[in-house]
Amino acid sequence: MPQDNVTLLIENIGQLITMDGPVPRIGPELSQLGLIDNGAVAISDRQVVAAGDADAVMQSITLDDDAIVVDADGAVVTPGFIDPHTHPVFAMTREKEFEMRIQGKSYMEIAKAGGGIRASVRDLRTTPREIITEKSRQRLDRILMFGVTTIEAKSGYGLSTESEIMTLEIIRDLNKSHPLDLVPTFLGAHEIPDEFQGRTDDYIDLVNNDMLPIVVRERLAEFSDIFTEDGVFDIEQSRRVQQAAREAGLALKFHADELTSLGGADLAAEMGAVSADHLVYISDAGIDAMARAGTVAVLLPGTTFALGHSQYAPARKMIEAGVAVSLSTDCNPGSSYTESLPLIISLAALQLKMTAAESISAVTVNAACAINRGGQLGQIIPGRQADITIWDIADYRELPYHYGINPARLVIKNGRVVVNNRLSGIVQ
Ligand code: IZC
Ligand code: ZN
Repeated sequence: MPQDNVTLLIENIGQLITMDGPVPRIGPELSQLGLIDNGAVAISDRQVVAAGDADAVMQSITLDDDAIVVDADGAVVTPGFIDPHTHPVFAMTREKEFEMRIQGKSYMEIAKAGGGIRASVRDLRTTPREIITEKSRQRLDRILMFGVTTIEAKSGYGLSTESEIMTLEIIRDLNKSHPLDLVPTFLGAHEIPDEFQGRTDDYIDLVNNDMLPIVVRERLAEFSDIFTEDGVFDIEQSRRVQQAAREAGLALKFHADELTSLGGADLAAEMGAVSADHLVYISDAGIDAMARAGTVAVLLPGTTFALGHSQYAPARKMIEAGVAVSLSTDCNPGSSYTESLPLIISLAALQLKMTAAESISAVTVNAACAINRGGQLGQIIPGRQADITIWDIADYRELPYHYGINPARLVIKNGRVVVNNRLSGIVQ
């Protein structure tokens, strides 16, 4: 049956990575890319209507009179990447802390002295909403330019009812006005703000009894997240926050076992969390529990890198144990200030020993699962939303190999070209 009304055709694709196949990808499945040499993709309005061998696609479609035809010129084409863990809504940056860490201070030492997240909170509360929105929009632009079409976005620099709600409203408004899709997460339990120091349980009361009901009533978040860490929220406090969130209808995420082996991964699995993130110090029992519960592991090697640490998450052990592994930038002003998911793929190769194919699975189908969009996003197959990136490479293995550059050439979101990095900035 010829497909009418094809509005956008991508032809001459050297390697078409469809990601057709199991969702999520577990163990050896992570290497399955659904790769087609000499492919084409046909899009009608916002949807993929045909994807596969170029001849077969061309025979099955009829182009609209004013259809756009994109010549991929032998390039690699993948689903638009998904970044499942970002903190993009903040005003000031924290380069002074970065320098302090280089000079020997630890992340927690800086946090305990009143810097870190609490410094970002003091700043956000005194910055006009329009300025926060504008700075956040610029970060979303950069994320999109790196070939990413959907992100998860957390609050967590307000930590008062008013500022947390404002942050989630900014995320909602940016989701409407920006080409990127944003999946919102309420992270009221990111830190204990200045005015609640020494009174963590009182702060949890505020999160559960004051903030959460508004977040749910106004439908401002799909997920609840928490920084489960020694010196922040312990296991019992984390359970209390997340139990309330789950009862109120939110799905769960955890910042778990990032700096110490506290057992956040075990708690995430026990509570049926959708994902547990970081996991540098996850225990063997935590790995088993996550595999059994089907909790996705979102690994953030950029954070380990930018904190200057040498111990990375045990990715290979998790993959062998059957945990669904994903990757993310953790884009935030404290521990990982980058919008580049391609850079994370290079770090995953060198430090987590993940192949290019495994990382591509991690930032497409498995990242979709980490944000409750498994089977909806992260694949180029008929019926899916047309979120597609054309890369400036002829072999997908170049993605981790050529590091520190932006390999994205063209980004298509919902069937529309939204980024063209081919336009050179060099003045002749
Ligand atoms: O702003 O430092 N770890 N949250 C948990 C962060 C780092 C973000 C920050
Ligand atoms: Zn984070």
